[in-house]
Amino acid sequence: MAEYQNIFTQVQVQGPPEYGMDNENNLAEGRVGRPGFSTFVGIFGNAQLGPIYLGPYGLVSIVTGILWFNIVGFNMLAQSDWNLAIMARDLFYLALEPPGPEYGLSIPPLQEGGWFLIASFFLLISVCSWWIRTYQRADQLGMGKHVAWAFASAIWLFLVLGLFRPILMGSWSEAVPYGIFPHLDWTNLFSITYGNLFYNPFHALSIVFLYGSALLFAMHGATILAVTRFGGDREIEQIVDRGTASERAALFWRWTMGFNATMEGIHRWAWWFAVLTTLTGGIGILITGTVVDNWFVWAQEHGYAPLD
Ligand code: 07D
Ligand code: 07D
Repeated sequence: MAEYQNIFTQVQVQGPPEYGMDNENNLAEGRVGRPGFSTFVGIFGNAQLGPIYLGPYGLVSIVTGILWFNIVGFNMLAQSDWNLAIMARDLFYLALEPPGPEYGLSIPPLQEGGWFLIASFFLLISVCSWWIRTYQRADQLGMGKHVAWAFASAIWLFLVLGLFRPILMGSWSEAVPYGIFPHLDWTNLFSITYGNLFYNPFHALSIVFLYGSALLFAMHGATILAVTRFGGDREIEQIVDRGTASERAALFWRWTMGFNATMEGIHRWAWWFAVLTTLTGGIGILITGTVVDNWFVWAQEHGYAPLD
């Protein structure tokens, strides 16, 4: 008999559509929307699709997100002489660039950064409305707001890159361009301009948490898959009523590295590592050019870069 391989073969449960509970723990059958099932989607997650909640903030987010995307796209098409073939060829190199430094924080003509500012305004509304949506949907379900606050940490870095730092520097030209390779060129130039970002301790912290997130995620995912045969995937039950799955998992890590997280605590580790990646990153970017002009020189002054 073929053994159950739980890395590749996800168990797919397809029964009557699941509507979840209301806040009194009754089955919420009265919800609007007609869910469907997809075996293909079930390979990646839950086979049930929907019902999806749009709501006012979802609508605002999608409309403004599409406006941002279209303004960027049509500017790229205009740069390609309105030729779709050229746009497709150059897609990864095209960009909608922010205004030049001569405009400071004023509003430039449309072709010289005006479109960039309008697009950015819509992206700002779109991202913030999506945040409100995550907060409100969690509230509606009586959940904690952990997802919303984690998302807020990513939005913090996003706002530092495109709003807070340009304002502190007194110029929209400091913002990141919209383009696949151009935004990488911006990232590279940013590092060079400020004397090598590797010497920025907040960039280092951000990397620690980014690498740490990947490591923790791999360890946690692997551990739970390894104990599903003992019911370890029922994590909540294992937290409140510990079974041999948690005990084996904990003992495995104590045996191999002397210490183990708890069934609940591992999720706090994961949350904090992910959140701290963009939290420390945002601090690092905000103080670059505003407080510190050259990170290599700063590191020399603080005794961890060679003096000559
Ligand atoms: C897998 C969740 C899904 C999200 C995806 C991204 C768009 C952009 C483009 C209209 C993990 C959707 C992309 C909607 C459409 C146009 C022109 C998340 C997952 C699939 N970056 N970056 C990428 C953004 C910054 C850097 C890829 C956004 C900073 C490096 C994608 C932002 C710096 C590399 C992308 C942003 C920076 C990338 C894959 C905003 C420093 C890569 C992202 C709003 C942090 C990688 C060609 C991914 C790549 C890459 C999007 C900001 C550096 C296009 C939306 C300014 C070094 N970035 N990025 O999978 O292949 O994320 O680039 O802040 O190597 Mg970036
Ligand atoms: C960008 C959060 C905002 C995104 C949001 C999402 C949409 C799309 C659509 C879903 C990513 C909005 C989404 C609109 C929705 C759909 C379809 C998170 C973002 C809200 N670095 N570096 C980092 C490393 C170098 C530089 C962080 C490594 C060089 C700059 C990370 C190396 C130079 C910046 C990191 C390395 C340089 C960073 C990003 C190695 C370039 C930043 C963390 C090994 C030559 C950013 C403090 C993150 C930062 C950042 C890693 C090298 C420049 C840890 C591993 C020296 C300018 N770098 N880096 O989560 O915070 O980003 O720095 O060389 O701004 Mg770096």
